[in-house]
Amino acid sequence: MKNRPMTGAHTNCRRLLNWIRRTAEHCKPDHIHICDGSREENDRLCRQMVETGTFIRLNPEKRPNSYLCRSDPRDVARVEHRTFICSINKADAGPTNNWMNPAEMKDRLNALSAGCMRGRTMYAIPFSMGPLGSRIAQIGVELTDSPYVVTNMRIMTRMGQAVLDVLGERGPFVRCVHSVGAPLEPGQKDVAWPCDPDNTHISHFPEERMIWSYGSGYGGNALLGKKCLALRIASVMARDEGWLAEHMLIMGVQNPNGEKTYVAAAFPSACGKTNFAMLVPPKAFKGWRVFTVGDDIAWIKEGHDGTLRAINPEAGFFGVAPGTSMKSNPNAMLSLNKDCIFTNVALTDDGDVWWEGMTDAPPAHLIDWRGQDWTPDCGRLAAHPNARFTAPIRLCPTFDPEWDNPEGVPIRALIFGGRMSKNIPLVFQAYNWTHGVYLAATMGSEATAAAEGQPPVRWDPMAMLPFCGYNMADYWNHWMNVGRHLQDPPRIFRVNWFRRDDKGRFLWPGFGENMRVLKWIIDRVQGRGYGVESPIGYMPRHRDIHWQGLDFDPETFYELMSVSREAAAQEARAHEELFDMFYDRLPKEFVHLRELLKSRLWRSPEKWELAREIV
Ligand code: TSX
Ligand code: MN
Repeated sequence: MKNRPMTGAHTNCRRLLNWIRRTAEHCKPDHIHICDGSREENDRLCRQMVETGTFIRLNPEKRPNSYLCRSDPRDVARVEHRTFICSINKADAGPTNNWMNPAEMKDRLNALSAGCMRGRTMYAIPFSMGPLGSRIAQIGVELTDSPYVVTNMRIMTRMGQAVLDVLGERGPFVRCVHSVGAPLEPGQKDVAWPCDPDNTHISHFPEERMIWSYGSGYGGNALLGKKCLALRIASVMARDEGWLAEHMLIMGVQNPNGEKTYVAAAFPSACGKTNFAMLVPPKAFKGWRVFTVGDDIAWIKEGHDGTLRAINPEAGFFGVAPGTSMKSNPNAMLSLNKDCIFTNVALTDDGDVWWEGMTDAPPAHLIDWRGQDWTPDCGRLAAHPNARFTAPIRLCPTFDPEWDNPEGVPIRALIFGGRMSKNIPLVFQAYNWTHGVYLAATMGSEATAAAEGQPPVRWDPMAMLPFCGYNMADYWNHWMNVGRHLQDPPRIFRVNWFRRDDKGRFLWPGFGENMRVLKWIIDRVQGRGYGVESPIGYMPRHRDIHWQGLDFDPETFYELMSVSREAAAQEARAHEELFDMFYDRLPKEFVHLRELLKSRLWRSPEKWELAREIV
C-alpha cells in the first residue's frame, strides 16, 4: 500500500479517514489534501489555477479577489440524461428518473475510476449544508480532484475545519465522490478544463446516502452539495425522517410596522427565482423591506413550537449570469463586486466581465466564453447562455441575518409559479393543504424558446422533476403526510408572472411590481386580506390589491385573472394523463380533487371573471 502524502485539516473521524484512504487506493491521486477552508488555502488554490490557465484573475480594482473560468465547450450544464437514481428497487426511483441497479452502476463507475486521479491531488472537502450544528443541517464530505470545485464549494457551503469539529469522531456524513475523469501521465501537460464528457455519470445511491459523480466539472454535476445532496439525497432523507427538501427560495417580507413574514417559493428554471428572492419593492411601498434567506433550496422541518421552520442549506448563489443587470436584479449585481467566481462569461479589455443583458449596449470588443475575439457584429454569443456566477450570500444587500439561525425561519406561505402565457391567473390560493399539494403537483411551465406558435408546456411538479431522488408519487404522498401533522400548515398559492394578451404582450409588469401580489399573499396569511371563492381557489378582486404607484386598470386585471370553463376543464383532463403515469402510487386524494374540480367547473359560468366584484 503506497503511503500518499496527506496535508491540511485534522479529523479524528475513523470512518472518514478510512473512506478517504480507500477511495485514494482506487483513484490513485498523487496527494491527498483535507481542506481547512482557510483564506490561505483558497489563495493558494487560486494562484495555482491561474498558473495552469484554469483561472484568469480579474482586474483587482474592478473585482477584487475574483476570477474568470472557461469550461470545455462540451461541459456547460447539468446532464439530466446521465443522472441516475440507483435505488435497490426500480419502482422507488419512479417513472421520471433514470434508474440503474446500484451494484451494476458501481461496477461501471469502479471501472471508469480506477486510477482516474493519477497526477492530481484529491481534495477532501468537509461541508455543512445549513448552519453549523443545526438540527436541520447535514454534513457532507466531497472527495474531488478539481481545485475549481474546492473554491466554488468554499463559497456555496460552510466548509473546512469547523465542519470537522462539528462532525467529531463518529458523526454522520453524506459521502460524495467526484472526479473530472482525466488522469495525467507523468510529464503530461494538463488542460485548463479537464473532463470526460463521453463517460459522464451523475449517480445517486439513496439508501446509502452516497453520491458518485464522474466526468464533468460543471455546476450541479460537480458541486455535489447542491442538487445532488441538498435535493436528490436530502429529499430521500426528508421522506424517511418527516421533513421537506425543496427547490425553493426563502424570503422575509417586512412591513412598515416591523412585522416580518417568511415565505418559500418554488419556480421551474427560467422563471426568475433569484430575481424574486431579491425583489426590490416599488417606491410606493415605503417602509417595506425584502430579506433574502436563499434563492434555490429550502430544507423545511417542523419546529419545537409546531411551526414549519426553513433553512437555506447553501451559503452562496450559483446564478445564471445572462439577463442579470442593474435593471432586472440590482441586488444580485451588487453581490458580485468581490470574492466571486465567474464561469463561461465574457472578458472585457479592462479585465472585467460581461454577459448578454448586463448593459443596454455591448462593449466594442470582448474575449468570448470560448477565449476568442468577439465584436458586437460577429454573430456569436459573448457569454454561454448557462454562464454562472458563484457569489457569497453575505455580500447580497438584502442578506437576511436570520440566514445563519440554526432554528430556521418560520414559513407562513408556500408559493408555486410557472411560466404560462395563457389560462393560469396572476395569483390564487388553495382552499387547504391537500388542495395546495394538488396545485403544486400539477404545475407546468412553458419552454422559453419555442420554434413556432404556442410553446410546449413542460410539467414540473413542485419544480422538482429533475431533483426528486425517489418516486414522484411517493413524494406527493409524503407532502400530504407533512400537512396532516401540522396544527397550522402554511397557506399555499399559485402565481404566474408570464400571462400574455392575444397580441402576445405580457399582461403583468412583473419584477418589483410582484410585491403587490406578495402583499396580498401576506395579508391572506395574516388574516387581513379578502379572497373570492372561485372554482380553482381563492382570488383577489381588483380592490384587494395595493395599486398605489401603478396605473393598472380593472379591465386588464380581470383579463389577467380570468379563466374560461373550457380552459380549466382541459387542464383537468391533462391532469388525468399525468396521474396515469403514477397510477399505482398516486395519492388517492388527487383523484377526488380532480373530480371535485370538474364538478365545480360544470356548475360555473362559461367564463367566470373571477375577480369581478361578485361579492
Ligand atoms: O425574473 C422575472 N420576474 C420575477 C422578478 C421578481 N422575469 C425574468 C424571467 C427570466 C429569468 C420576468 N419576466 C418577470 C418577473 O416577474 N416578468 C417577466 C415578463 C416581462 C418581461 C419584460 C417586461 C415585462 C414583463 N417589460 C416591460 O414591461 C417593459
Ligand atoms: Mn435551481
